[in-house]
Amino acid sequence: MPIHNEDIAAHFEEIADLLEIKGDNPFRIRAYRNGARAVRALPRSAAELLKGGEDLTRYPDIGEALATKIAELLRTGTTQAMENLRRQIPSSLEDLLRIPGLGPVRIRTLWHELGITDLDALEAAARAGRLRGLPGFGPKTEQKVLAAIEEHRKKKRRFLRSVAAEYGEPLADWLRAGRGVREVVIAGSYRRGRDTVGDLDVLAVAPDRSDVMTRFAGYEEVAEVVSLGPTRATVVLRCGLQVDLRRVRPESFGSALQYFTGSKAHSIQLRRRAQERGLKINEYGVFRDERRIAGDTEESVYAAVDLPWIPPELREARGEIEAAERGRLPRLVEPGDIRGELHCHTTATDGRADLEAMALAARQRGLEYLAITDHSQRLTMVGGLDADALARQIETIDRLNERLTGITLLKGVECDILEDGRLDLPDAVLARLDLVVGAVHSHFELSRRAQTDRILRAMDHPHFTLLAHPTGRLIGERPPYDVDLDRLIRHAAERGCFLELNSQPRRLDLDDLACMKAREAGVLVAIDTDAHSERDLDLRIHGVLQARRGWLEAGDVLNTRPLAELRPLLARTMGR
Ligand code: DGT
Ligand code: CA
Ligand code: CA
Repeated sequence: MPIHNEDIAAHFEEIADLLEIKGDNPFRIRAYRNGARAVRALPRSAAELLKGGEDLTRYPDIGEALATKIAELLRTGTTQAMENLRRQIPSSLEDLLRIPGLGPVRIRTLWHELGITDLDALEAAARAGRLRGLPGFGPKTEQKVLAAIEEHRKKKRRFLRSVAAEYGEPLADWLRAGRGVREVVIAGSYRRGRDTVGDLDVLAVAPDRSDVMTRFAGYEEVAEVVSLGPTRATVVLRCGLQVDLRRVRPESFGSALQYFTGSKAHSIQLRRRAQERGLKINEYGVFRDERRIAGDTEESVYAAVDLPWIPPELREARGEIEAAERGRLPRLVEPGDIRGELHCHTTATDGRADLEAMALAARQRGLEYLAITDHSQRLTMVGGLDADALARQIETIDRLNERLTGITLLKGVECDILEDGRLDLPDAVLARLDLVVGAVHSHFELSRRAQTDRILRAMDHPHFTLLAHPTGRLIGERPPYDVDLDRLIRHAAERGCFLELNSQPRRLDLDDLACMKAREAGVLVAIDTDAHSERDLDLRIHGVLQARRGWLEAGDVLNTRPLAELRPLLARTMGR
């Protein structure tokens, strides 16, 4: 797959957009935009020119720096500059660039002023009239943005992965029952464990004579058959979710799976690597000249370019190929590594199961410990506990622990962080707990500075253990509150307290990039379910996927510790 001048130009324009979103030096931004123009103006493809031994700096507007980047891009399929930016900027912000009227400067304002990183958050803010006060925005812009979003959504809306699973998994089972069908896998962003998916990309291994394609089109949930051929088809389900199906032969399964799992950016880097070795990778196999040398399994595809298999959650062009090459891939945390739950509710506040039922449900799921963390008094509408009620719950838990075998209940609270950063309960009762989970449930609108100071102050409380859902985002419903997450992470590292990755599918908070940062800072992340019922304890898989996308290993996760190792970690934050 040759890299065209247009690809290079688009790459530089994307870097310029990302730099502008980041608020980088205007001269550097302009240099990339000029570079894009200069590449488009070249008389022949840059690849050919370089092959012919030409010096690209001979051409107008191409300096030493740009020429080096072009060579790098042709050689590796990407540039370090781009990879660094991708690590710093949520990929969903790039989706906003596709909304007419929103350039990088406005996107930067939205991100910094309102913490908006995706379309849903933008829409919610526009509807709530929160855009009009921003520099460069007025009531008119707000209307335009809403109209543009609606237009954009008609083209495609994203689904929570958990929702897509509810539709996709039964469909996959339906296909598995087709004639001669050997294997069905949902690939794409779904397999990479993204928190939302644009559509589902399903692969089926089946012979030519199989009925799997017509079976797909005839599935009861199908509202529209967009296209139907012998090896590919597209339908839209009644819920609006689009599903693509590809039928492949067994010998191509690994290659097709690799190709349709993506991400596109990851696959481009992989193909570049193949080219360096005189190989060609496509969805049908790995080829040397016309001869297939690999492709039946994904492992064989990666092995053909001298790499170990890379877990799908890492395939986002965030340094995973380099890590694989050096034998430095993380050993990602797995659901079975989790030993206990540190955040759940009971009927004492807004849970639907009582203490004992929650304890038994946790035991049944093989957990060693369960922290009971009902809400604190400020949340009156859910019956938040005051100091007396919490003291009574502490005694109830002590009695239950004497009686129960196979599970240990930890005493905790999900304590509101008040507007000024104080905790919502007196120290005397907090001191009797095993852990204090701090959470923001109000005053989402504080300025970045005030919100950050508020949470830092709460973390400074001697009994503060764990920050629940650290950014407060609800995917598609509410943007994160504006907070300096990097400072929170640094502070948690200094204080020896912890951050939560909340597994509720609409929270998934911390997100993947934040997990990477926590890991780098050495802050342990608790993968919690925030269960409000027995069944909620099963939500952890969503959190584990997000953690894996954030490169977390078992050792980076607080609640992979057995109780005996957990206790001293918690005790440190409780001042014991
Ligand atoms: P989504 O659906 O927006 O959540 O994201 P994906 O990653 O599932 O993207 P989708 O559905 O457009 O395509 C599925 C996979 O197919 C993608 O991850 C990689 C592969 N793919 C699609 N288009 C291209 C392409 O132009 N080049 C390459 N190399 N791969 C592609
Ligand atoms: Ca997809
Ligand atoms: Ca697709």
